[in-house]
Amino acid sequence: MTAAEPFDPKVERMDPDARRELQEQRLRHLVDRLLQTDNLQGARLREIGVTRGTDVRLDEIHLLPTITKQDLWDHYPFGLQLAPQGDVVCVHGSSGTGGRPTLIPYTANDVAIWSQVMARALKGAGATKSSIIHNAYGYGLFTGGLGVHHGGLELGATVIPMSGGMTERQVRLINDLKPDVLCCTPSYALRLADDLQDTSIKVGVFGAEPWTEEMRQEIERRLGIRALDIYGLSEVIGPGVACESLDSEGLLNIAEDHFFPETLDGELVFTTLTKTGMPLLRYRTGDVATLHEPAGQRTLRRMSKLKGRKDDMLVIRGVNVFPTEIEAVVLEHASPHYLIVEDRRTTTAQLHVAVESTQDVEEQLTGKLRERLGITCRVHVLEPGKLPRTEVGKAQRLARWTQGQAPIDGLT
Ligand code: DLL
Repeated sequence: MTAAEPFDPKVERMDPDARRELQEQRLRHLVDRLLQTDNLQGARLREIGVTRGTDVRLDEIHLLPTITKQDLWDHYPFGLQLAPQGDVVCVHGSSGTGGRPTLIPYTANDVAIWSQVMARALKGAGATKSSIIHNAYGYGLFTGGLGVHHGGLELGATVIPMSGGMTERQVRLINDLKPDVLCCTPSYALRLADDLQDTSIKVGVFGAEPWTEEMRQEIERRLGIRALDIYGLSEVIGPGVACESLDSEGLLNIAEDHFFPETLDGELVFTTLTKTGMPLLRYRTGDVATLHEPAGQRTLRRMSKLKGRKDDMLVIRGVNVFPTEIEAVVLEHASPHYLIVEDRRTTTAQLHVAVESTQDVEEQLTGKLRERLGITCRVHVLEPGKLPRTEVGKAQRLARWTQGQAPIDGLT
């Protein structure tokens, strides 16, 4: 299959001018709602002289204040909540790095929006009412499991709520129930591929962690499926902010009627135009990607695959390196299980790249990495199976080594 009808053709094929008008109305309404409160976002708007929604224009959204993850932490847990507690129906979030979680309250309206954008994502990937969706994203506070779940129900498909882990049982159910759609992290798709042969799966909707075109090819080849990218973050809604469709040519269609995108020095910034639980005006995601004009049967703007995160960008002897660039080179020469170690034990930082291979690819890989990145990495070739595998949650591809023992055996 090369294309699927939109789930919501009126919205997904809307005239772009009409959509901009709708976005502007929604933005003004959001500004009005924020101004009615005395929380941070309302106060910041008043500070720059905005007194009502009609003071702002969509083409001047870049003049409005932004909000960051630090602001969410400073007002933890629910200081930025807008809806009265009685209207909140659930809470999601991410466990976060350094033990600092980010929690997001959802109203019934927010869950309905989420269900819709996820149904669009799944239908665009070729899922139908008769589909069986094997959902191996984790269920819980993490938005992956329940996001796909809500979208699958909205579409009317059958969702198998597997959650992550227990690979043997996952393999058994895939063989017995014959799903046509697989949803999980790309690293877990590869873990499943180790134990699956000739499956019924036709398409996978993979996201929640960085992955490259090379990783896509590897998954498609090993599982014999189409592998599509889905993007999202809990602060904005969860998965479904943007998703590839079968015909979107490697770009992700943004649900921009609900989540208005901008880029700021390469960083994605989203405004939640319709959310009511904890709406965010110009949230700085920290994710780096580019925005693209619409093409094809949808009139939605699109975004590239993520190039990385601002804070994952490694600066090694003055050179900026995104871990995804390393992945692209590694996959050409070794298995997709790898670990990048940023060695900061001395003032001159050094990058180690640990890979698994049965062949001595050290010299070749060092050369290719130098060509691509402009710096020399220390490549360590380990026996297959030596690097840790991820069954639950997001793959850990990057470790920092500041003192003491190396994060994995075999590095010096
Ligand atoms: O990871 C939501 C999600 C679940 C997306 C399932 C897709 C599939 P958080 O846990 O809040 O939410 O983490 C959000 O994960 O800012 C990105 O840095 C990263 N991320 C999410 N999707 C992708 C992707 C979910 N497709 C953070 N490619 C985001 C690369 C991704 N990174």
